[in-house]
This record gives sequence, C-alpha cells and structure tokens, in this order.
Amino acid sequence: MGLTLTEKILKAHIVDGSFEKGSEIGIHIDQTLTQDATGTMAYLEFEAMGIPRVKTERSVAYIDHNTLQNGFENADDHRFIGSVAKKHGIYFSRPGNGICHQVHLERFGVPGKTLIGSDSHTPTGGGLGMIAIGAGGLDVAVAMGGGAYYITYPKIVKVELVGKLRPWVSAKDVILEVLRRLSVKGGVGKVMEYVGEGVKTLSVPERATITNMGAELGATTSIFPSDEITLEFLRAQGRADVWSEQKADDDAVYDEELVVDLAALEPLAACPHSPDNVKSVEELGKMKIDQVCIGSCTNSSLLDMLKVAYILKGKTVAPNVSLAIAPGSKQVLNMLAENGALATMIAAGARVLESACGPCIGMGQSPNSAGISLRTFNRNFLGRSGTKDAQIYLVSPEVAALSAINGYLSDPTKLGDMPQFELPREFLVNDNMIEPPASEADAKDVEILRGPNIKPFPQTYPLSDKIECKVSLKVEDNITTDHIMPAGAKILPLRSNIPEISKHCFTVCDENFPARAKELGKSVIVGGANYGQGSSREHAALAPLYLGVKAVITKSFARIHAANLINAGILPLTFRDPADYDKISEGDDIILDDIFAAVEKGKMTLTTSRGEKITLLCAYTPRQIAILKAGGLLPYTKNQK
Ligand code: MIC
Ligand code: SF4
Repeated sequence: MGLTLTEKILKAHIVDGSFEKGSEIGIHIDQTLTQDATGTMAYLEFEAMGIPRVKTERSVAYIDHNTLQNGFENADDHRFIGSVAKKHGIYFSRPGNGICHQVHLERFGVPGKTLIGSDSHTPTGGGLGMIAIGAGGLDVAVAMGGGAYYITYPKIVKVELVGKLRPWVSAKDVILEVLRRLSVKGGVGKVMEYVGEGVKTLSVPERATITNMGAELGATTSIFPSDEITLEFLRAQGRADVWSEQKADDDAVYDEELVVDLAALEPLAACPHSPDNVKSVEELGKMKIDQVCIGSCTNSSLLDMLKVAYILKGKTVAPNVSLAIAPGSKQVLNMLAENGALATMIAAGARVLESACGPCIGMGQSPNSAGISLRTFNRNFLGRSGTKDAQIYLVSPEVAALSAINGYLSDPTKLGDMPQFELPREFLVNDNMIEPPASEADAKDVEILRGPNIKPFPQTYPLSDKIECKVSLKVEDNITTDHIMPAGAKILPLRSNIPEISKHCFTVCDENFPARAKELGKSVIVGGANYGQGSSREHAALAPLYLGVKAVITKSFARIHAANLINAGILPLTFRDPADYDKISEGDDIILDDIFAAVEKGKMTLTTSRGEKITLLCAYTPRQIAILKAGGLLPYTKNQK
C-alpha cells in the first residue's frame, strides 16, 4: 500500500509513538520560527530550560507583528529577541524584513523537512512541500532544545485539484471554497494534502496562500507536493540546492477525499465575522465599501502585488475609500520599487505600509465606525481590526484592488483578458536584514538585553486531586483566541508582561472577567464547541493561568489551544454529552474530585452545587498527564533533564 506525502515525511521524522490514527506521536523538528508577539515568551521559556544553543538545523526569529512602537515596549522586545537569537544560535530577521511566513518561504523553507512555528499560519511552508505546523511558544522552545513535538496522528484528506483557474480567479478563492464546504472546524485532526493535475497550474506563492489559510479550517497543516515548479521557485531564490522531489505514491490511501474544480471557481468573499461564512462576490452585489487592505501572510507575495499594481495602473482610489498595501517582505517591496509597480500603487493613491502584519492584527488602519473593509487577510473575527462594529470581508488581491478603484465590491472576472503574470527567473536576493547568530566561541560574550516590560514566566501549579471553585465565565461556541486574549495596538505591547496583559483577558466578552477571576483566586471557565480557534498565542492560556483558572470545560477545543492549556498546567475538559453545557451557569459552584484517578481513566465527574453530576472527558496521553502533574511543560522539561 502506497503512502501519502504527509505519511512519508512524518515517518522520516517520528521519534516516539506509533502510526495509528488518533494516537499521539512525537516528531523530530528540523526548523523552527518565532515572531515577536509570541517570541519573547518562547525565548524566556527557552532560556529557562538552560540549553546554550539551539539543536535544530535552522531556527529563525522574526520581527513582524509589533512594529508600531508606540512606546518603548516593542523596541525593547525586538532588542531582547535579537540578543537571545545572537547568543543561542538563531537567525534574526530584523524589523522591516517582512512577515515571518513570507520570508521563511522565500529564504529558509526546505521541501521534505519539518517546521514548527509559534504562529498558527506556519503551514504556509506547506506550499514548498514541508510539514509546517503552528504551535505554542513552549512547544517551539522545546523543539529548539532538540525535544520532539507531539501531535495527534492526523487523518489525511486528499484535496484533488482539477482544471485551471479562470482569469482573475485566485488561489484565495480556492481556499475560501474549501472553507465554505468544510467550515472552521472541518480540518480539526486532519492534514489537507493537495494533489491532482491542477497543482501544476499553481506557483509556490499561490500554493502557499492555500496552505496558509488551511489554518482557518482548524487543520493540523496543509501540504503540496514539491515538484519542478517548486524547483523553479527555489532556483529563482538562489536556493535550488535545497530542493528535493516530494510526492505521494500513486496508490496512496487517504482517509477522506475532496475534489475542487479550479475552472468552476468564481471570486469569493468570507463575510463577517468568520472565515467560513463564504459567499460569491456576485451574490453579495455592489456593496459600498470604506476601506481596502492588501497584504498579510496570506496574500502579499510579489505575484499578488503585481496583479494589484496592474489593476491600479492609471486609476485613482475611489473617493471615501482608503487603500492600504503592505507588501509581505523586503524582497517583495524592493522588487516592486525596482520594477515601477510601487510607483503605480503610490500614483493611484495607495497608502503603502511597511512589510509587516500591520492591519491584519489590528496594528493600525482600524476602519471607521461600522465601516466595511475588504481585506486580503485570513481572519475577520469580531473586533480584530480594532473597530468593534466594523464589517470585515476576506477577499483575493484581485477583488480588493478592483473594488478599491470602484468604491464598491467588484468582480474582477469582468476585467476580461488577463496578462500572463509570471514569477521572475531571479528574485532580488539580499539577506542583509537577516543577522546570523554569533559563533559558539563568541556566544558567551553576547549580553541579553532586557527591557522593564519583560516579566518572567508566570507561576505554574502541579495538578491537585480536587478542585472546588466557581465558574468565573461561560461563553458560547467558536470562541477565538482573539476573544480570550485580544491583540491590537494597545494590548500587543504587553505580550512580554503576563500580569499586565491578563487585565485584558476575555474583555471582548465581559469587561469584568479579569478582576472577577483574580478576586475568586481560582475558578473554571465553561465554553462551547471549537473553543480557542485561531491564533497559536499561548497568552490565551498563560493569562488564564495567572488569573487562577484551573480548568476549561467545553464541547470541544481547537488543537493548538488545547495543547497550550496542558502546557500551562490547565485542565482542558470536554462534556461527554454536549447537552450538559446547559446545566452549568456562570457563578455556579462546582467540584471536580478524584482527579488523579480520573485523568488515568479519561473520565471525570463534575458535581454542581445543586448536587447534579456531569461526566467530563479527559483522554490525555501518559505524557500529557505527566506534564499536568509537573505543573506544565516548562517544569516537566526541566525535571526531565
Ligand atoms: C494571528 O494572526 O492571530 C497572529 C497574531 O499571527 C497569531 C499569533 C499571535 O497571537 O501572536 C497566530 O496566528 O498564531
Ligand atoms: Fe501576521 Fe496576520 Fe499572518 Fe498573523 S495572520 S502572521 S497577524 S499577517
């Protein structure tokens, strides 16, 4: 029986566990990446492990999220990360060099290798034929130290692409179509493996757009084969030597199958406030818009920008519309500057931003009140843009650019013929903003530079046999990490300071939650299905830890967040019968007892103050139980040494 590409790469990297669907496996990690908003914590954790130098083939620290520098905090974090990187063997991509996923694709990704990153869109690397997975900072710290990364052995979904995209229909429309069909929960526990003749019609940046936004399916990761198109891309990046062919066997067996006819796709948009709320642009009609933002790790490659410039050429952004463009990397921006496309954008009235995440994470460019904003990004969660009542639609760069000119949502297929947009034979390669680490001999002299906002990792607590406390918060289905630990220009600078950032925990849902939880001293949170979807930010576990949250009880969890809770020593528990969700209210007193025995059995009993008994599931692996008993992954890893 043949193997899928996912199985081949996992097989070559497995160091613990066995190949059984649904069981936990440990894989060796070849590469890691961090970004600055999750990076300071990850590096504080790495330092706490006491390992002098990373043991990976390549680890890279990027600065791309907190580049607003409205105050000293972000600049201090950049300096701290730069110095840690230099000392511990990590490459440092300086602010201005671009968005981590875009730069990693251009300069570091290697087909057939494993990569984990402290950012949920790390699967962008799947566009090159890597197994690239988003993880919590602690998991990345452990991998940098040479430790295995643990995942549930995934189901593998064959996504067969047939045909060819019509002119002006985009890779973004492919992933929006998959989201429309499968929903934001549809990929949980799965790897989306793209195959079929349609694959050959997509360039690496287009493939990367699709694997990037596979994160919104809740998938473990997404992957394309590495073929001659991958080789062409790597050659143009001056990296042909890292290429290898990576593909599934012809008789590979998949768990599920999906066919997407590229030729049948039309321009799509994800409507407020979820990436799976997808409608066609035609169906939405000529909706008047206030803002357009083009960029983010999903759609900021050179190819995307060239299409945008083509549409903007000789035109002016419509009155009352603000158009912001953030090219994904210094390489992209530099090439746009050299070939004149940047001048075209400026002439049309675009507000050109630095190569960074920017508006995607609420770092500026918040829309006007109740504004309608079209964005080429991957998330449109409520409030993420920084304007609570804004309506965010996720679209392709082609839809975005044409709509910016027209002032209303527009279908680019009406533009008619499309010129052939081709990737250059040679990209402009200039790695002068990537600092290599100090040599092993020089590393001891490198001083770590800490700012006053950088506070230590919060105190953790080993598992106790009984938890008796109140429910401090009850929330509904599909709670995102942007609800639990909001981002944006005001809160992101506090990522290195858990006591301060925890004052904003869950304030999107309930302004009084942080103060209430702190006063209670210990409590549990109750949630619905797909709790913790979205970001990999471990702050969504560390802030609750700091506020005394001992367990989170839900109908189901998103993968990375459940792992982050265990890593923080918080119990993720699920209702055996989802209907029991209705039996618990905020403010209830609850008791969880016989916890030690329960975690071994995988079943725990919750008793309410009314004497009602509710069964909760806790199917942890022996490794997870040991982590919880140690009080989280950090003490667990230290004890193991
Ligand atoms: C995001 O897109 O939500 C982020 C900001 O990139 C996060 C990481 C973070 O919260 O720092 C992610 O996707 O993991
Ligand atoms: Fe940055 Fe947005 Fe991509 Fe997250 S989704 S890494 S904030 S560009």
